[in-house]
Amino acid sequence: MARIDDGIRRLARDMAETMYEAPGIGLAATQVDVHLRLIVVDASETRDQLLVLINPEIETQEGSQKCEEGCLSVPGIYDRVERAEHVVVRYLDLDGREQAVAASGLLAVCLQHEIDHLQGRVFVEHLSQLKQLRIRNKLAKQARITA
Ligand code: K1U
Ligand code: ZN
Repeated sequence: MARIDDGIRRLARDMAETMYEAPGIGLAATQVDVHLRLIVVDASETRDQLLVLINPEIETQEGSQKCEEGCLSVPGIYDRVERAEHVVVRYLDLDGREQAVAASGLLAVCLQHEIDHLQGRVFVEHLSQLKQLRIRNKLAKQARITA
């Protein structure tokens, strides 16, 4: 069993608070400028099924689905992304125990989105070059307006 220190527990708690307040269904440590492989997710309707995943790795993926995504790091941009329909993700929990979660639907999408963040990828990189160009132009325009 791995030892998880109190700093990691505090980080996970703060990230969960940020995610619920946003509101969002997931958050990766890299989004709050912490370069650790840690994500929090809660894709439940009741907002009471928090998962904290340390060192998450996709073990298996099957099928495909297209789901609308947004991103707290790319505000105002939403689009449909094709991802695996079912995934099994292995991770360590806050007690340092190895766990696995089998997910489908929105939870599977959210896990893939957050694990992408840990690799420095954002969902728009799954879109066509043309869509990415349009998004870049839109963000540049927004930046000019707010400057
Ligand atoms: O990682 C992030 O940027 C958070 C992002 C995660 C995500 C959204 C949609 C599909 C996959 C992953 C968000 O949570 S954006 C906000 C959002 O989609 C939402 C907020 C409240 C309720 C339901 C959805
Ligand atoms: Zn995101």
